[in-house]
Amino acid sequence: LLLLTVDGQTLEALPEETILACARRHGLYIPSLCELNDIDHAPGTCRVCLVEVASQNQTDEPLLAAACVTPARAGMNVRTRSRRAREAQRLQVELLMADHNQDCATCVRHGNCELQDVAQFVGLHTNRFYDRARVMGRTVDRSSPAMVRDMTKCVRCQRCIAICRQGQTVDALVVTGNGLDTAVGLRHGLSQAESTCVTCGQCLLVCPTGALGERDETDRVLDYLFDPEIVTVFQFAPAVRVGFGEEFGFPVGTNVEGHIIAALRSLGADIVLDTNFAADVVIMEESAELLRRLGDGRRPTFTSCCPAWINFAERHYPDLLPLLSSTKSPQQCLGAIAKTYLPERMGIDPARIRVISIMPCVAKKDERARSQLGAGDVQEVDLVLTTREFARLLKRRGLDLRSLTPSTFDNPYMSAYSGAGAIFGTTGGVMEAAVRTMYRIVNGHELDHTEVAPLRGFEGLRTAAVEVGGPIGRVKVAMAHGLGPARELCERIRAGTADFDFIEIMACPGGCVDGGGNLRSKKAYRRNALKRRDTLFAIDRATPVRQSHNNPQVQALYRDYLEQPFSERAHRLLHTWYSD
Ligand code: HC0
Ligand code: SF4
Repeated sequence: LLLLTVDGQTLEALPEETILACARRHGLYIPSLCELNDIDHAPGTCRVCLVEVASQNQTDEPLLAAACVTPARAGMNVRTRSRRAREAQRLQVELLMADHNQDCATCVRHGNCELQDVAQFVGLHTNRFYDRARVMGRTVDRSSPAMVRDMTKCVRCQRCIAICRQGQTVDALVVTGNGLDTAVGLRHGLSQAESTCVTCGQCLLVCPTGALGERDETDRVLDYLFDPEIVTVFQFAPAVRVGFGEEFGFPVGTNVEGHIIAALRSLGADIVLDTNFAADVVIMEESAELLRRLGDGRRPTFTSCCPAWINFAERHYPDLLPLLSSTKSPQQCLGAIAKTYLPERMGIDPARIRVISIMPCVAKKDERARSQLGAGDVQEVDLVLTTREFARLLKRRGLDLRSLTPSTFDNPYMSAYSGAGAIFGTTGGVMEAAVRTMYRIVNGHELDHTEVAPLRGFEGLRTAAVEVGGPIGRVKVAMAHGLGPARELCERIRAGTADFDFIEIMACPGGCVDGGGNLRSKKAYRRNALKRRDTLFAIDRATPVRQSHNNPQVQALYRDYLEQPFSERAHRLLHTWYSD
């Protein structure tokens, strides 16, 4: 038995366990900053978890040790709240604050910052060593259309490096400099935009402060909302409705679709549409495209609705680009239709329309800025807000989601969705939606079992064979979520050792339910994915129409405007290309 004493309590430690992990498992709090248990990251750099440690028969003064990297040993006597431990912890936080931007009141992490939390915990009330010139001379990289990297707020915890390197295998970030000049930068001294970063935003989810964030565009949305000449058209993504309520105190995974619609109306949105509708449109095009490619013997086809995956393919596997589906993402398809079909139906001047997306995604911001997604100066989507910015926007207008009466969509052209569209927000969802429609195209009747169980696991890389029937027969599919598993798959395709017809890739582990634009949890990474995912499956089950091709508004769109998938107009509006 490995017994030790922590603050007078006898605790049993597991083999290889650190003092911090042991104390935490027993419900004892030790302040820590750089460490993040959910990603198994404890570099021991911030020293905020200093505790006093004496061994069994030690007569000398106890040692100060960082609890996150010190193994728990039998007979240890650990004191985490002694005067000496408290003073040591406070000094560490004071030294971190000395090297940190002091404009907390204007920081987006104000009130949701792990550095503020530890500063409060250790009772830091003065800041003796702040060196403004040194701190404010640090890099603020605004080169990306999606992200801002503000080194005046970095505490060098290296969580971003860990998630980028071990989690996503992108490995764009490195430690630069040393001593007081230690910082985090892009490899080879490149800017964010020039680097191999794919803007998946996973680093934003683990950053404890405001050092990493999206480019805030809430002011531009307010400008649109208050401009009487502009018709604001909002869309929100499949995953937003199951991840947004948490910010306002709803239980994790609550479906707040009706509250979001009500909030958008209260903000003054002119038209509220659903990205789910466009997901159904994407399935119409992508299923037809896939069947056509299979008929031509072209395989595999990769999905292309995740912009960080496209960035990854462009920057890391450009030879695979011809395999990507040409169908644009639902966000972009919605924008394209909202600036053509919708104004024609509703009698609005298309030049007055601005499309604003609310996405659980950072990469959607640079997707919308792609030059091939629009015509001339007119982009299909004008602004993208992450889920975090949307919460900020509501707070800037004094709106509390809980006090709103849930509403429903009322647009007769572009807001109805099927269960297939709803499940896009989780790994395997696009695949399952496509299978439902391919089966119908090939066989003329619906799949017996709408829910395709073999597609629904949660492992990073999953494979399955699905009977589609007709001349196509069995379709071999693979689904990867997270760029580590995606890389593994890409390597196998490159080496010619993989045999698949259709491959779904979502860059964020879990898919969009855990997208990089979602709300940040302190000291936690990906704890809510499964609850959010379950709600998406429940929405599918509760939706009367469960196949994209049976969505009546999608049927009307094809009947009245697009004619059929891959028509000349569908091709112009809904398909694109990628380049290395
Ligand atoms: Fe997703 Fe999407 S499912 S990428 O994860 O395909 O962001 O939720 O909106 O476009 O629909 C994100 C989520 C979307 C798109 C859809 C796809
Ligand atoms: Fe964005 Fe979803 Fe892709 Fe993540 S998985 S980068 S949230 S589209």
